[in-house]
Amino acid sequence: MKIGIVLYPTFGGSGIVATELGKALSKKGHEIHFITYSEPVRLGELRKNIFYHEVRTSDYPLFKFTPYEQVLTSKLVDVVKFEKLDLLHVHYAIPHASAAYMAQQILKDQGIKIPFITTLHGTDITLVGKDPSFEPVINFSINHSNMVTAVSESLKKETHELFDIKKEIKVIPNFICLNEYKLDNNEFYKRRFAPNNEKIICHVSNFRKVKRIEDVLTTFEEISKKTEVKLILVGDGPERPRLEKISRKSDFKENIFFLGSLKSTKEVLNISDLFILPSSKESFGLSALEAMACSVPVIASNSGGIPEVVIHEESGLLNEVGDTNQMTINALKILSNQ
Ligand code: GMT
Repeated sequence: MKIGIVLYPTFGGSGIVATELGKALSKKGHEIHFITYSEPVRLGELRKNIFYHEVRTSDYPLFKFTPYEQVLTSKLVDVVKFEKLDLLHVHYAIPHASAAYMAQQILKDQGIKIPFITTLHGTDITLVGKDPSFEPVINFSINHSNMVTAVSESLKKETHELFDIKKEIKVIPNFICLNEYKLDNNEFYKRRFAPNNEKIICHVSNFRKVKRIEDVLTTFEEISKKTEVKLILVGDGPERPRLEKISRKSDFKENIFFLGSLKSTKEVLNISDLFILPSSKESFGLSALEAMACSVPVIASNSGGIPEVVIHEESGLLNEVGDTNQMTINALKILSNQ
């Protein structure tokens, strides 16, 4: 099939899942067309049957806000028509689902039929989508998608609670290719952070408020009072400057490393002993799945879809959102158990 994939090309989980799905489908022989505003970070080398179409916006003095959705819609019409696509798969409802619906209607007018699948990833529903300024458009475009998927049972439930959805929502959990997450202990890399073989705690995210990274810092402080540990924080986002400021005042500041955004997290995960994900909202938690694929146990909050991913007392330990005391107890329990 010829499939158009619409996504956010950034480090966010929805973009990573969409890119990896496209790459895997291309290996099965499908022709994949990524349609977005910049090259997806996880795309890597372009293959024979993978194409990237850039959605270019232009500034016009009249526009206070550049109308990305219209430009995307026009690009979808163009790509579907000239590449003869069979299907569009849009990741993240805003504004991709409504752009796909609009493109579908324009193409219908020209005698071209194009179905589209919408995959709901989380914040498009739980944070942004429920905002009244988006709600009617999201509701409409979900109901008019030819198929709708959500990344966890929890997200499906929340979508039904927040919107009036008539369409069936199929749950397809996030996934990763295990062949790419083989255990690989790079002692040389590990010594760079932990020269005396100290335990390493890791957190990966886009540094937004919803990730509650301050809880990671608090927990790390408490653990550090009991045992020598190192903390690696991977990612970047609006919360980073504030968190850096806090960590620079810490008695353990020498043991905290902010690495910024990394295209691949498996090298860091492979030298880690524990992964922390204390989010207040998390529809799935792809980063936790990546950690577990590298055999790293997870401590996390029990919010949203996390309990579907990290099984309490089996592949990790869960706690109530914000309970840093319990997180410290859980972390010490795991770190002291070989
Ligand atoms: O984690 C983020 O904030 C990024 C966000 C996104 O939309 O890219 O991730 C969401 O989608 C991921 C892939 O389906 C999920 O694994 C994340 O749990 C989800 N994030 C939230 O719900 C906060």
